[in-house]
Amino acid sequence: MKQLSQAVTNALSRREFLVAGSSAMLGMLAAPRVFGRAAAAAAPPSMPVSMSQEPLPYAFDALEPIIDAKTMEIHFTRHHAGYVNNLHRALREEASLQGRLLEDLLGNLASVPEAFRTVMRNHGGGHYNHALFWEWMSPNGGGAPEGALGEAIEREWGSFTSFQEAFSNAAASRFGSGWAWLVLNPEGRLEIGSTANQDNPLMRGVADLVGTPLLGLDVWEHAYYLKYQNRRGDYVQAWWDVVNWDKAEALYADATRAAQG
Ligand code: MN3
Repeated sequence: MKQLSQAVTNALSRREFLVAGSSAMLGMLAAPRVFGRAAAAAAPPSMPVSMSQEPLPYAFDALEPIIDAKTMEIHFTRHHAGYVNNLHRALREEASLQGRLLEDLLGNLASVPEAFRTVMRNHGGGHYNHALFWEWMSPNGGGAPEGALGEAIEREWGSFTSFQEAFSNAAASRFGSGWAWLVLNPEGRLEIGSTANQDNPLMRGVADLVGTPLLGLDVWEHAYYLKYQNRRGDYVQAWWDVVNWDKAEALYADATRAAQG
């Protein structure tokens, strides 16, 4: 698996990155016919998510007491690692998936051979969502966003508190397993929503929300059940104190730059 991870990482050389960018632009031209909704500016992100499972950026117990060490360990080493293993198996078996950015594959699921589409949606999506989720939290997190993102949130929701309420409601009202999101939508505005299972807002034509993810919250029971049991609302409320706004601000800067071409 190490070898494959290295091979996949090596495949994302600068040349491959540019090739992936060109095919993303071709996909953009075809998108309105396929999906019936204007496509987001599909410029490749300057910070693409690696196909490999990167080390957790902090210790399992670093987010105690909000995220307990046992939940973090099982979540990272079993759940996330499981998605990565299944994604890598698909990459090994289907050559046409190799050398493409994860963002490109998830954003163009129709281009994935049908036999691999579900595994890409569930396990490619699972890997993408969790890779970012770890970065969306920090032992030094909490507070409110600053700079352009902070200003845009206040423009859209009137205040940071109103934004938090809307996001928490999206997290609470997603029935069953899924994610709550803050995205930059195809119209260039901030939007809150949620998706089912491991869907994410990159999945145009598939997910319940479309846009570039800026912040996401895992509301699967495996993310909170050991400590919070059925009290998802308490988990969501506590989570605000570990949110890494630096990451969301960087993604917002990247997404607005891409949207302006
Ligand atoms: Mn999870």
